[in-house]
Amino acid sequence: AGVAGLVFFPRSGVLAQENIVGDPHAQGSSYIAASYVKHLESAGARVVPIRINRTDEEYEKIFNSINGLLLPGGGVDLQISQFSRLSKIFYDLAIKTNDASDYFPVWGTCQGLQQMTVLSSNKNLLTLTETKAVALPLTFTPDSMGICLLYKSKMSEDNITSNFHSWSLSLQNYSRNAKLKHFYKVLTTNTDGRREFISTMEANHYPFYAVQWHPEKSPFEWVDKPGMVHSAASVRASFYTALFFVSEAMKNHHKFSSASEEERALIYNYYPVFTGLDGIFLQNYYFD
Ligand SMILES: *[C@@H]1O[C@H](CO)[C@@H](O)[C@H](O)[C@H]1NC(C)=O
Ligand SMILES: *[C@@H]1O[C@H](CO)[C@@H](O)[C@H](O)[C@H]1NC(C)=O
Ligand SMILES: CC(=O)N[C@H]1CO[C@H](CO)[C@@H](O)[C@@H]1O
Repeated sequence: AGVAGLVFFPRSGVLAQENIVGDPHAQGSSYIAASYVKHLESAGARVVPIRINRTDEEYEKIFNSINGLLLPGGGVDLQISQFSRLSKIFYDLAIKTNDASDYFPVWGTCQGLQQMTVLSSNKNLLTLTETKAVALPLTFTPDSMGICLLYKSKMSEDNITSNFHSWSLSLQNYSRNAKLKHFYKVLTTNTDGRREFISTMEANHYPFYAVQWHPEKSPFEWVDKPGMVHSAASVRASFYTALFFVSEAMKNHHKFSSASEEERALIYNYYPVFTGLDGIFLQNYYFD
């Protein structure tokens, strides 16, 4: 299975990724879980799916038409998948464009965070943790003082974050890698009882943000599993992160070259498929 990217309008690009192997509903070659689309839409964004297996030229054109990028969760290889290929293309463009004083925010969720650590360090420094289905509160670091991405009340007390990841960036590997340490500051951590890992981070000099947990799941995914949390506090936290990111995207002024081109690019051209109540993603968009 593949993962896609998102765009909003403020147009947010969401990356597709290879379809999940064995997904009985899969069509085409890649998908975007609808919860990522809804998460951005909930805060006033419009989404542009970014499909895998397109040319660099097409990606560059999309990049220049969207106002932010979301790298979603999923389960593909972070070094050889099409998802990783297009993540790198967009990450490099985002660095270049921000360096040229064109503000372009990037958000990574779960696999998106992991992919960002690989892109920033040119290494896979992840380690296995026992965090496959667990709800946790966030432990704030001193570096989280004064930041807008999170609010502390409730987020640090209640089990509001849904965690569904096997791999994590440990605080230890982060601290030992000069590139990562220079690039990101750690806003929150969590532990599986064995290892402290990074649950929220932001870049020091770029509007790049990443969470290891799943803000989009609380309001929009309903599979009955431990770790899924639907409390009012968790939904509020979810919306807060979406609103933060979409307001970042509002600072960017990229646009499509014509209304018809924009119309063709938007997610509204696709229909999400209901995968059943036991689906890990309730609805998916599938792409050729
Ligand atoms: C650090 O990264 C390596 C991969 O380079 C990994 O094998 C190891 O488990 C990681 N250690 C910790 C403590 O995260
Ligand atoms: C959070 O979940 C853990 C079990 O995973 C539980 O022990 C703890 O009491 C929960 N905390 C709150 C505030 O609900
Ligand atoms: C741009 C790109 O990656 N194109 C590839 C899309 O997929 C087909 C078949 O899998 C390849 O032949 C193309 O090279």
